[in-house]
Amino acid sequence: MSALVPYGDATGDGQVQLSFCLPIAESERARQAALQLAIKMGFERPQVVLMKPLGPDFTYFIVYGSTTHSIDPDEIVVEERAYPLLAAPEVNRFIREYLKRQLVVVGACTGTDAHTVGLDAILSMKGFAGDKGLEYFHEMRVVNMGAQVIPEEIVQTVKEENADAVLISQVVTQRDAHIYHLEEVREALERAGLREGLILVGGGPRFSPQQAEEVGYDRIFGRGTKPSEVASYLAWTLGLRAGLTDDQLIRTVTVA
Ligand code: B12
Repeated sequence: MSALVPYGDATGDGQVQLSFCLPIAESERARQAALQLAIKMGFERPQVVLMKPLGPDFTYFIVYGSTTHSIDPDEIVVEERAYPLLAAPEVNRFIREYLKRQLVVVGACTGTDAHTVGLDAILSMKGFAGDKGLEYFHEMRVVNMGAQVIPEEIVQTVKEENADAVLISQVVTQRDAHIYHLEEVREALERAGLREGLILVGGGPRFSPQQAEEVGYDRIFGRGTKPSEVASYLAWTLGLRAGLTDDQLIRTVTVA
């Protein structure tokens, strides 16, 4: 495949638009700073098409220009999902076979985060984007703790409910608070001696799946996650933890 170059007016012209803020008062010096920055970022013939003050000491810019960079699509490595998407009956069957009782899922938004819509999209019966949430699966019991839940409360609920999986959501962030808050929950579970037996899952629009190891979670889900992906992951993990290999599990999946 040929190199990918962005375009505006004509294929291959490299035209892009970029917006950013600089900590400098709106002025001719500020405009020149934005232009020089754009050149350093690989723009040719950049133009500041919008310059607006953000209070007395900051300025917002939109810059147009032509990038000198391109991407070779053949060199892109896309991480494949490590498990197949399972239909609801398969998820329920996996839970029955490999856990032999209902899977208990505890979900919460932690830290200062009051954004519950994402977590509800995964947990609630209604689900998200045409996909039913985890409450729909009759072999799952879902405890949705809601917003701004502190780690100690999560630990308490995990104990009381004898949870198998813990789902933590972080949507809002500043200075990487979303990462810090996820780690806080994991540390509290570790202190209580509960971490090892759990499937610990984090999610939110700022995360990429590659961050799971960094925060010490089993799996991280990012923007646009569908509940069926989470349900399939949980069911598949039960199979793996019961000692089956991916190949053995694949062979058990009913082909519709
Ligand atoms: C609705 C909303 C609110 C509502 C929240 C209501 C509620 N009950 O949730 C209200 C009005 C309360 C609110 C408040 C604030 N908000 Co607000 N809010 C939004 C908004 C518009 C939509 C978020 C949303 O519902 N998305 C839809 C869901 C379905 O998507 P999602 O959250 O990404 O979830 C999906 C995935 O990420 C994933 N996922 C999420 N969690 C989990 C967890 C697990 C375990 C898994 C597997 C998957 C998963 O699955 C979901 C489905 O695909 C966003 C902007 C935007 N367009 O995203 C801003 C936004 C998130 N808010 C923002 C801000 C700044 C705030 C406030 C600080 C504003 C203020 N100054 O008061 C407060 C903070 C309140 C607080 N303490 O948290 C910023 C955050 C910026 C940042 N730095 O992080 C955003 C991005 C707006 C912006 N562009 O500035 N907000």
